[in-house]
Amino acid sequence: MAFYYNEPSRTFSEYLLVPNLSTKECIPDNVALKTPIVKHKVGEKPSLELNIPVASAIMQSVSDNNMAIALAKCGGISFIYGSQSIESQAEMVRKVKKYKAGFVLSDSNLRPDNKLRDVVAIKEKTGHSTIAITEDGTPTGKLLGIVTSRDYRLSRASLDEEISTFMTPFSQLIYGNEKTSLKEANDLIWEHKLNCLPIIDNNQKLMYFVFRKDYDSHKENPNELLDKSKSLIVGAGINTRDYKERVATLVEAGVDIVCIDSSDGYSEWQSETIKWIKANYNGDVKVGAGNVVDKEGFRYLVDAGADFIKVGIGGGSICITREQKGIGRGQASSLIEVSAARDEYMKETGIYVPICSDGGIVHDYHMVLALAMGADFIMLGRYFARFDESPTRKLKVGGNFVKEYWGEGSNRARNWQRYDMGGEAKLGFEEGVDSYVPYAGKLKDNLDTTIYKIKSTMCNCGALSVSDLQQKARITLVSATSIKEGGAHDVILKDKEISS
Ligand code: RVP
Repeated sequence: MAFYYNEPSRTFSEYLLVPNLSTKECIPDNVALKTPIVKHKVGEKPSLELNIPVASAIMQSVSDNNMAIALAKCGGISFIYGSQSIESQAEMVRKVKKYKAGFVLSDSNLRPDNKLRDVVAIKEKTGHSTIAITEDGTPTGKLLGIVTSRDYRLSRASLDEEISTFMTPFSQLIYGNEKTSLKEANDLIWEHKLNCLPIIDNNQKLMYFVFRKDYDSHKENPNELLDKSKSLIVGAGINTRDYKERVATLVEAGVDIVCIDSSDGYSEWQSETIKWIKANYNGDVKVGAGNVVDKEGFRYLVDAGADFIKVGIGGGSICITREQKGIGRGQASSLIEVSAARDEYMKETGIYVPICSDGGIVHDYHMVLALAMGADFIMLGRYFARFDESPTRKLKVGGNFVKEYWGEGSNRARNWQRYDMGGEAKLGFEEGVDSYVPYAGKLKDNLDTTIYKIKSTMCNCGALSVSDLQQKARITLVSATSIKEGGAHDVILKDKEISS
């Protein structure tokens, strides 16, 4: 006979936190959100920690190098999507590792034989008015000049005019070299009244631009997540098929941690993959595994050697796995059971295995609930897809700005490895949808507010750290009627039209 659970599985919206005493030191400024993401002996410092407990999802529509840079600057981590070629994924990792605050790769580049009309077109596309003129038109080609809006007058010039006739040529440029620090670059910018300073290598090849406005970026990001050599920390998704080549190339590119990306991680393929990585890299390459929704799945992957465990099946906003295959479990119930298994494992072995709650976060308070229920960090797709830094197009639909957001199980992503169980390709079916999410602006602005909210709720719970919250939180189920009571009710909202 099949096994039946006694309780229905539940999700975050069915729970609330009951406040504890807030002592006077319980203010958001005193809350520290540092959190481990790899297993470690209890009482010892983990080798990898986040400064804020959030990760961006392993998805084409969420985590590329731009997202990874923006999020690591705020203290979190991105796992760059694995549903792309090994080389292009490694290139994204390399871009994050090479990123230096204030030093940006030029995104608007042309050749000297291009025309003024190309300048106009590229400016429209990128919104940037500083254009590098390189020998081959690439961002790292030999620098021959620069064009800014000061170099041409559209009302007078012909669109057919060749760039070489009006660009500021290299001979007249002030530039820095590989050794120039951010401070020196900014001194040059101020001394020569420049808007930007190109940085070139020994062969006159363009490396970066330093823009005047970026000067304060370092000071603005006190939570920046950096490795020992001050590069940003980045993760990457892998699969259980090509992991031998993929992991080798990602490690070579400097990745800090990998995570096996699968909708159902309780499998022999995952165990084999983890064991291979651990055996071939002396345990030095950190690997997360999942997704699982119960204690058996947790234990199986931990026994195989996983460094963190990712929890959640079917709760993602774009996910239709539950509808298509009838597998899954409410996110809160999954998390509660896996956290209990983690605590049991810790008592038994003295080893703490961090848990990542993946998918289904709708409101900011869901993040606090996830942490209170035992998650050490939270993976989000929809949340990050809404920002400028996500890799997808921004469009206007029905008068509102939106960003595209599609699931890894959708036809659009074609990430079949994530769902693959062998068998004929033509029998494959979708487990995700292609959608829009409301555009929300810059990552940092939104994340700052979210983090402040998380800290405020933690103060209500009398908790000054994530582990404090996990121990002290008091959580209650709420009835359907109480959920209704939680929103605005029995009033006429001013921004809703009053219908007669
Ligand atoms: P959400 O934050 O609710 O948008 O969920 C994101 C999560 O959904 C991902 O981290 C992943 O686990 C899951 N996902 C991604 N693609 C799909 C799908 O196509 N079904 N699901």
